[in-house]
Amino acid sequence: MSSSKLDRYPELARSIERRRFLKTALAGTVITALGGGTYVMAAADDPRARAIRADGRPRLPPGQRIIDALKPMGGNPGDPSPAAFRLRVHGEVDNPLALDFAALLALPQTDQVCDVHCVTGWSLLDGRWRGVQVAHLAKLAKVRDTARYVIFEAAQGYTANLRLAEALAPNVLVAHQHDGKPLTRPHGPPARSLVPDLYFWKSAKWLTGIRFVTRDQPGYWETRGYHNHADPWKEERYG
Ligand SMILES: Nc1nc2c(c(=O)[nH]1)N[C@H]1C(S)=C(S)[C@@H](COP(=O)(O)O)O[C@H]1N2
Ligand SMILES: [Mo]
Repeated sequence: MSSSKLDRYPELARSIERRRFLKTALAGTVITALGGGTYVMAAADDPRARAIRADGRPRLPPGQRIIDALKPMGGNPGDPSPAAFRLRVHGEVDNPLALDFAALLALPQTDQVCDVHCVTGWSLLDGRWRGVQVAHLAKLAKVRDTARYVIFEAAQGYTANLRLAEALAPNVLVAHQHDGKPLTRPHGPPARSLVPDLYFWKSAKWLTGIRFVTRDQPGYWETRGYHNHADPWKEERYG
């Protein structure tokens, strides 16, 4: 990988540096990583790494390694207080919504255990998440037939784009709890999108809106060199 490419993708540069450092350490050892944060490497022989999913794909996408806790990846934070929360569901809909936090909690809740995959090479398996299905919000907002894509809108202008069909998958949530607790500060409280089957940058923290659109609009990372679609099993990392 050329250094100019690494300049364009600072997250990637950091992960390669980290990998170089970790190579010298044994799996299963507690490690203080470069730049702070302590975490435990999952054992290299974790059987989950060789499991096959119900959809026939390997549990661990190519080029990923298992870590044992959600890793804070930064971003420009929004207001974490539930009192300030508003979620707009808008765009190509007949019934636009503006939900406060109580309204979000009053909707049917989905609890799921799922894996997430960060483009920098880590995967967190078996995270427990609670939230409301985007498909349910789409139904309430009466999405029009003309809608083809979904834009997740977040604090300070962060956006992430998805194909409508993928956003309506039953495991795509507006999530407000992780492992039985409200989202902690670095992870986008009070609510974020959760798209388990695409790279984790599609899971917008500090979520403020879900906009249904007819034409695709590449988002924050998608306009900065990341792949527009982001399928971890096809290693759609960079565009
Ligand atoms: N609002 C917002 N959401 C965001 C980001 C961001 O910068 N801002 N970064 C994305 C990226 S690149 C990743 S890898 C994940 C990281 O989530 P985590 O910090 O909870 O691990 O959040 C995604 N959601
Ligand atoms: Mo990321």
